[in-house]
Amino acid sequence: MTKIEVPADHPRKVSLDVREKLIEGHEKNIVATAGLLAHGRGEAFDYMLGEITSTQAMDACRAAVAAMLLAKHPVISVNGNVCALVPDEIVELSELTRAPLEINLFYYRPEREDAILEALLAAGAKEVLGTHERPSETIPELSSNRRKVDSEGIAKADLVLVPLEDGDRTEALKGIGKFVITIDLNPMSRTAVFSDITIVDNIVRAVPLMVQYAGEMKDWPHEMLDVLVAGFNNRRNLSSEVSLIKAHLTSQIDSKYREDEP
Ligand code: PTJ
Repeated sequence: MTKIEVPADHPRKVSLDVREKLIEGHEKNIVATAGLLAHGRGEAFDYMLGEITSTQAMDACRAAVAAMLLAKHPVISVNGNVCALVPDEIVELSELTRAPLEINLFYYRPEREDAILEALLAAGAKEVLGTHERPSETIPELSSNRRKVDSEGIAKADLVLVPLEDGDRTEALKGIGKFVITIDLNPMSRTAVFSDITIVDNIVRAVPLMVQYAGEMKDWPHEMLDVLVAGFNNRRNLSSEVSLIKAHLTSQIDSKYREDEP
């Protein structure tokens, strides 16, 4: 399929360019077909949030990076959508926070794993965990394909960043005592609610911001990082994101009616 060139002046250029990345990733076996549907759900929430990074999301990014820098064995879980949308940035975040990348797929197929591995190596990753020849363990609390985890990665991690995750796995990771960070545009998803820190933002904006913060914070003393993590409250974070959605939708309706008034 030929790639669509979205005109520079198209009002929805950014969003359409992101879609193209997903479509291309799907053609290369990186993205699962269901990953296209998951992205559509994300787009709907992004639209309701005004397609910007809120100050709450910025605070969540800072707390997340602080927690990653404080962790003994942080790990970043990579699925098809993550790899298609932010390959370079996720590798950069992994290096800055010393958190290895682990491929972990819901819709597992060996050719998808190979395609994701190839894309991450091309983006500069030196090592990628979770591939089929590596030693693995299972998360007994979980029945999906995602129960298989790398012995040197998620199995021994104290903190796992799981962007665009399904609720069962987040719950299972919490059940075995992991500190869980997610990036999820839906502040009401089970993943958003179960996680310790939820960044309610589009991954295409959140991960570059985390890279920026990690660069700034990586040499901070632990006490300063501790303050950021201890001061973060996920329940408050999620409820203010829901309030933002309500306020944004109300302002859209109000401005529409004003435009229509004679
Ligand atoms: O590559 P695989 O096989 O591991 O599969 C990956 C998907 C994403 C298909 C799988 O994890 C899945 O089905 O996820 P869910 O349960 O649909 O959850 C995805 C969540 O991510 C939803 O709450 C979406 O709103 C959210 N989301 C989608 N796109 C984005 C997003 N959040 C942030 N940024 C996005 N671009």
